[in-house]
Amino acid sequence: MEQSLVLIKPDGVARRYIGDIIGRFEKRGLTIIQLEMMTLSREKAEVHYGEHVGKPFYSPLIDFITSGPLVAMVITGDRAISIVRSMCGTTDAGSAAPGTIRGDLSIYNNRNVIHSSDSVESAQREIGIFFG
Ligand code: FUP
Repeated sequence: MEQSLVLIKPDGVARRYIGDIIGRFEKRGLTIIQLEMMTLSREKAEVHYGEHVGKPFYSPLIDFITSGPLVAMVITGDRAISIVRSMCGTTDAGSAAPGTIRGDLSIYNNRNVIHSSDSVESAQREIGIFFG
């Protein structure tokens, strides 16, 4: 069974969407096997988003993801990585399909409520950062 690292980002926590988002994954039949609320250090944020170093949105992204508490989870299930990604919707929430988490809960490209792993390799790396 696959595992995906999911973050309810600081905007999702501040807007009180923890229950809504967790409920969607549970209702779909996925299983939460680890969960912790934390405020991310800049060091961990820079490792997590290392692939984006140098891009124009990198610095604001690090500021945002460390700006307040987030909820980190490991979610498991058959094909969990692609199923969770499809439930999150596209990165730019303003273009995300209604019915997806981003499409229902945000209109922004940066404050887009949720993160989920995009591959088995990313999931292993990201789970190590948050729960290693
Ligand atoms: P995703 O896998 O959907 O989280 O998307 P990316 O890994 O491409 O981007 C990671 C985060 O960078 C996004 F969630 C938000 C931020 N970002 C921007 O702020 N502007 C952009 O143009 C692209 C990404």
